[in-house]
Amino acid sequence: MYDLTVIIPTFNEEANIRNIAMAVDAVFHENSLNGQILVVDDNSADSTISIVRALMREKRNIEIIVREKDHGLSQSVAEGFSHAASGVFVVIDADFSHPPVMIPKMYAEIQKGNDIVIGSRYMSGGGIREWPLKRRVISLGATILGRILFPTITDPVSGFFAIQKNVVLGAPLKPRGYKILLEVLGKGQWQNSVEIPFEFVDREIGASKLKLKTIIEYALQVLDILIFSLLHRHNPAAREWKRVLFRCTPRK
Ligand SMILES: Nc1nc2c(ncn2[C@@H]2O[C@H](COP(=O)(O)OP(=O)(O)O)[C@@H](O)[C@H]2O)c(=O)[nH]1
Ligand SMILES: [Mg+2]
Repeated sequence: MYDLTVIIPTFNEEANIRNIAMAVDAVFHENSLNGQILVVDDNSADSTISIVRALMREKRNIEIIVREKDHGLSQSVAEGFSHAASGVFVVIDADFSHPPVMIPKMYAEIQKGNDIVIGSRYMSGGGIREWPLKRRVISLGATILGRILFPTITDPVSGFFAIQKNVVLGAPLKPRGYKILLEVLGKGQWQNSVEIPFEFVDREIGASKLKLKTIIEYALQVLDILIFSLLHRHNPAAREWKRVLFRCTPRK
């Protein structure tokens, strides 16, 4: 059994996948972690899949799921959750926007009893490098909308996070769009979360897959979580709001 599973969603990442997998594996070795790497690919048309299959012959801790239907980033990550062979999941982009060296720190926070650990771009010490203004505005808009649901979390839509398996086991997730973390926060089973700052660096190679459709899907997702929270008495968003308003459940 592995200590943790690093889930890497990919779509046409032939220029990055080998390097990111090797970088994650090096971090495992440097920190004596018995880690699994699970690539979840949406049937890329480039050589991403064959590169991973070649890597699997070199390293036994790498696996790939090739998805052929229901294309989507959130759906891919959710499928990773249900196939991972450990009790702790870390989700990281393939394009080096998220620093793999942070993985052990995230894992340590999970070991300390946090259910969710978020790599935050929007807390002190975090940031975004080399993103065009348009992307910054879209991201900030999505973040602010997410903070309406989760006022205690600075980056509720980060793509870089770690969770205990129990958070999503049996949770009624409806994965769609790009922001799987918001879905996990809204519908997962969790009590304690912590954020760690990091600097997001835009990809050097390959293209972003963000489309207008993704933004519309996000707005619908926020609405769905809001409705879910209104219909379920014990829900994470209401609990976090109570924490802010009444300080009724002290944070650790
Ligand atoms: N499986 C899967 N991965 C995706 C999809 N879209 C993006 N990704 C991966 O998700 C990560 C983030 O995607 P990216 O396009 O860089 O998003 P950005 O950083 O917000 O511009 C990368 O590892 C992509 O390869 C998708 O539809 N399916
Ligand atoms: Mg990217």
